[in-house]
Parts: sequence; C-alpha cells; structure tokens
Amino acid sequence: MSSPELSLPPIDFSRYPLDGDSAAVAALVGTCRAQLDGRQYCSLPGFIRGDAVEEMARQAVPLLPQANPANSRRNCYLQRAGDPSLGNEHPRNIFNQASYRMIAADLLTEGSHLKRLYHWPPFQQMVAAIVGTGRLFPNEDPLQPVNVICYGDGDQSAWHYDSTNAFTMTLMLQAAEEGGLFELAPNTRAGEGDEDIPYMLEVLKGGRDRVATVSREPGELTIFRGCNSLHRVSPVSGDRLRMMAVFVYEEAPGITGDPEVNQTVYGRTGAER
Ligand SMILES: O=C(O)CCC(=O)C(=O)O
Ligand SMILES: [Fe+2]
Repeated sequence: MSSPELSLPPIDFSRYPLDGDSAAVAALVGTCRAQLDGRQYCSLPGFIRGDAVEEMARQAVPLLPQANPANSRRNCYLQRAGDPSLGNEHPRNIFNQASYRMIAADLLTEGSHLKRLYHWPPFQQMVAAIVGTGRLFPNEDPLQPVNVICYGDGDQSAWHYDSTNAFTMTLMLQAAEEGGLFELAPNTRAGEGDEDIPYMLEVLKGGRDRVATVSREPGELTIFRGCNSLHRVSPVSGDRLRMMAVFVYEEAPGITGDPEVNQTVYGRTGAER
C-alpha cells in the first residue's frame, strides 16, 4: 500500500497549495471566478508538475489503437444534418470537419495520475468553488468521466458548443508542433434558445475580431463555458500528437451516460467490458 502522501495527485503544490493553505486557495478561486465570469474561461498554468504531465502523455500512447476515431462534418450543434428551411445563412447549415481520436475512461487505470486527480476531493472542491456550484460529483459512466483526446497531423475540431454541462475542464498533456490552438468566441449565446446569430455567423465564417486564442502549455488546466461560447481546436500539423485530457463532473451523484451517445462518441456503449 502506498502512503497517503504518495497517492496525492501530482499538482504543483508550491504554486497551487490545495494540500493546505486555505487562504491561498480562496484567493486563487476568486481570481479564477473573475476570469471565468469576464472572458468565459480561466487558466491555471503549471497546475500539474512537468514530470507527471509527461508521464500522463506517455501512458496514453499505447491506448491509442483502442481509441475511437471521430471523423465527420458537423455543425456547431454537433449535428451532421442541417435544416434546409433555415437557408444557407444559418449556423445550423454551416458545417466543418472534425477529426480526432478519443481515449475513453475505462482504458485508463484507476491508479493513473489522471484518475487520482479526478477523484481527489480537494480538487473537486476547488473546481466547484470556481464554477459556482454547491458540490460536484464524479460521473459514473464507464466511458465518460476522464478522456484523452488526441489530434494528429491534419486533425482538428469543428466550431461547436458543448451541449450537456455548464462548464468544461481540460488539462493540456502535450502540445502539437504547430497549430492545435484552442480558440474561443466568448458569449456567442446565453443559452440554447437565446443565441447571437450574427456573432455566431461572424465566427463561423472566419471572423477573428472577437475570437480569443487561449494559451495551452502542457500542465495547464483550463475551465471554460463551452455551452455558451463557440470554440474549436485549429488544425494540427507535424508529427507530435496534441493530447488533451477532459474531465466531466456532475451536480448530482450516480450519473451515467446515455448508451446511444456513448456509441456515437466512443464507438461502443460501455456495457461491453
Ligand atoms: O481540446 C481542447 O482544447 C478543447 C476540447 C473541447 O472542445 C472540449 O473538450 O469540449
Ligand atoms: Fe468543446
């Protein structure tokens, strides 16, 4: 058995003292909340120690043959079919290519750095305080809680909204040689029925004036309002994979995913193993 100290997740506690200094954590939470409110994302650079980030990336590579390749044209609502009645000048009918590979949670071992971080209560509490929810719970789906998304040469994601959760949290494991930038247009909609269509069209047609390029160094944690702000990963080039971990928390215990959604996202329902 390892000691409790050894099983702490590999956070850089000298910069982010989640293991003790509650006043420092409260100050950090305040800064992050203000960033998230103001620009729809907040960044915690160097959150994970460099050696551990490299190990996380290295551990994901042998899992790639089991990763589900996504390769489709989709609109920003992640739909593959448009609505002809709305005409060509509507976001429903603007399509972009998305291609990447998705490593599901059940391929990562329980003792991996990523899962230890995900299940560590002080980390969950910090995230809950930043996003302003009462308490967060792990997602209990076999496939969804922690994923690693890998983009190779030519891969990208399409401009999109994250549909289900009020926030999205990612941890950069490895940057591409070139491209693979995380781009975000803050507040393109207040909610599903309340969209700023002219602003969305501006972004979907290549306008850059209101698009932020979010810094993503390896080890940097980012929390963003992906449900309200169009975002994408720009095309990757070069041999080095862009590897990004994504964490999903829930506002209630015991939540699992929809098997049909899993079939689309992971190529399987999760009941196979
Ligand atoms: O890889 C990224 O930087 C963002 C990925 C993304 O769009 C998401 O997780 O919703
Ligand atoms: Fe997203």
